[in-house]
Amino acid sequence: MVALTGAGISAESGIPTFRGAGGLWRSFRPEELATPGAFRRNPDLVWEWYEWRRGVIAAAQPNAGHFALVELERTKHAFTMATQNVDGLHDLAGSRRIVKLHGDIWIDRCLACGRELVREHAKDTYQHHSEHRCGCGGLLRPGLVWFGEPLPENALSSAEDAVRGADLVLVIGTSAAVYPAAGLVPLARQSGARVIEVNLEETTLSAEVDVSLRGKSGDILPKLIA
Ligand code: BJW
Repeated sequence: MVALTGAGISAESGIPTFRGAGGLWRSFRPEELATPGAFRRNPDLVWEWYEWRRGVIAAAQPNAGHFALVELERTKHAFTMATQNVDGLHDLAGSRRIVKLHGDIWIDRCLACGRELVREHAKDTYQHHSEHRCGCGGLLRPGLVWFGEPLPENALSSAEDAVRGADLVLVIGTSAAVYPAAGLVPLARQSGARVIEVNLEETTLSAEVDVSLRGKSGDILPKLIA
């Protein structure tokens, strides 16, 4: 069994999604904030946005949807969770084996020496741009995957292997608009898995999956898993 999660699973924790009503891309332009070019042009602006996001996430707690997936990991031997989320709420809920397709907002990576610094969820937000420097003097960047960047190779291949071998794939709270993560769903179907979608709204996947459950993941997942 595989679960592929997106921003919708954290919506009930108070973290804005990207697309749709109230989504981040309604108020902010991705090309000015979530690309390597944007960071080269204006690292201070990009860091300001990510520090604001860290602040929102730091105030959030995992919800019933995250906890239901912890239960699934505990009770199913062959279970893989792949997430597009960078917020760390799956970790905070207690999931241990998480394939992070788009990185982690709580990691800083040095552009000069490549060192990764793990920031502590909830505590370690900082406001001063001068602090976005590594011990070696290099500029730090957020350790997540921007548009135009490759996904971490191990994460993508683990997720692909898992869906190729899956009997059942749960696709939870994602618009499935961003590739290559969205390509995991057709790959699962071609490989013979059944697919259940859990989403508040209809998506481009809804007509293609075996079962499409409409509602909040925090309501549906605990019942589905029970
Ligand atoms: C609820 C709910 C509730 C609400 N309960 N549901 C093929 C075709 C076209 C384009 C491309 C392609 N292949 C690659 C591309 C380009 C690009 C791309 O996909 N663009 C598309 C937008 C067209 N992809 C890339 O650039 C990727 N890289 C790449 O392909 O590299 C190739 C390469 C190889 C070798 C060398 C160099 C390059 C990288 C993509 C990185 C995405 N990054 C972001 C930002 C991360 C950092 C950050 O957080 O700031 O990741 S974008 C953003 O979208 C974020 C998310 O992880 C991602 C997916 O969003 P998600 O999770 O689906 O959220 P939403 O908001 O879209 O949907 C929420 C859903 O929840 C909705 O459906 C709601 O209804 C639902 N919902 N409340 C249940 N309570």
